[in-house]
Amino acid sequence: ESIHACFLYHAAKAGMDFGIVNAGVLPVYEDIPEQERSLIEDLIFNRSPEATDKLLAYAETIKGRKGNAPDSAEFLKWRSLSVEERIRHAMVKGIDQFVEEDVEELRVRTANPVDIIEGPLMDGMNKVGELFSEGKLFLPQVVKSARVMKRAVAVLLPYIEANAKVGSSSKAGKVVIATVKGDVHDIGKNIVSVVLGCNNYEVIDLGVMVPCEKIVEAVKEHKPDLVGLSGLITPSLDEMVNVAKAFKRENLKTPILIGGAAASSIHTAVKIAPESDAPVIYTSDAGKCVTIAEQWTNLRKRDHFLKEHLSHQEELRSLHAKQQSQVQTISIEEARSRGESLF
Ligand code: B12
Repeated sequence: ESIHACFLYHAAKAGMDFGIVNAGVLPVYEDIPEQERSLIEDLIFNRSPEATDKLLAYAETIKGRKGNAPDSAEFLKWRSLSVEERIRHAMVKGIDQFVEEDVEELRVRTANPVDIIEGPLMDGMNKVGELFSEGKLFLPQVVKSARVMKRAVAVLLPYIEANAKVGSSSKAGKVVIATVKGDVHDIGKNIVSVVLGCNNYEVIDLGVMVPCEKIVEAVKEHKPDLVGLSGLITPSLDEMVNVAKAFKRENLKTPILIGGAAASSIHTAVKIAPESDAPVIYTSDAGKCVTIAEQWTNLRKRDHFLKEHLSHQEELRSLHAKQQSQVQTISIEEARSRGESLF
């Protein structure tokens, strides 16, 4: 298993773009002990004539080690870590066996269950994203991590719902939400939908990979107070710009909330907002989304909120323009002439 993990890590780095792996038994490259890694790398790179013998001799010394067997003492060592560390470990390794009990342990001592999502669960997912972008985790492993995250969130949902604002029968407002075309990520969007729902908003969730036309149609049909767009991959940023342009073409004035790991306040201010006649507001997390929705739907707060928001975006745009004016560019010919000669 360690040989597979090392081989895959280096092959992907060297340009391999398709592989069939058993994600269930693939250790994380970084977790392989250094001595073992070095012996394996001697073998796969054919760095030494004794590589095979040395690795075989080493294998003898660890015979019987059951690092990956789910019930082995070695495997279960991580169970003695703090609960936050166990959750992070489970997320990175894609182990769903204990996640419910660990999340429950944390829940009983956390006042607001949403804080568990925004804290340890997000930390775990961010670590997964980091390892993935460094080529140390592979897509099938991220799928397993996403499953662990979904199970963890499922434990918290009833408690988030129990904390819901009750009392008034009328809804605080209506929100249409979607992950934009080309993007399949839905964990964050689903959390935002639940949190809004628990704060008495009616949420119309259009799902993932939603084309711009479908969002426009839904806005015309449901006449929401706000539209939420989620995007986690870079191409989603352009798609959000397309949605803003479509809103302008169709004369839709519904404010757009922009969220998801690909989005940022600067991109929203510089690229998306100028394309729309409606306010376009970047929102970093589910909690802030509720605060913004409340300010927008409360007619006494709306004007003040909008004024502050627009002036903040104006500041971001000037800052960006200033930074851009300081960037020194060179001609394409000069850039090419500075290129490394590889052949
Ligand atoms: C889990 C995951 C997956 C899972 C998704 C499962 C699912 N059902 O969602 C799977 C394995 C399917 C996947 C696939 C891919 N992924 Co992925 N994935 C991730 C990962 C590790 C975690 C995302 C996540 O769920 N986070 C937890 C949630 C709760 O966070 P969140 O979405 O950001 O949401 C919070 C806020 O952003 C906000 N929010 C979110 N949406 C909205 C919406 C509104 C309206 C508002 C107000 C707020 C808001 O509120 C949420 C709660 O606070 C990220 C890494 C990362 N750090 O984000 C990579 C990541 C997003 N993926 C990445 C990539 C490259 C891919 C793939 C292209 C890989 C591939 N080669 O195929 C595909 C994409 C396919 C596609 N067309 O979309 C890259 C994107 C890089 C880029 N800039 O383009 C990332 C950043 C990893 C990386 N570092 O390289 N992925």
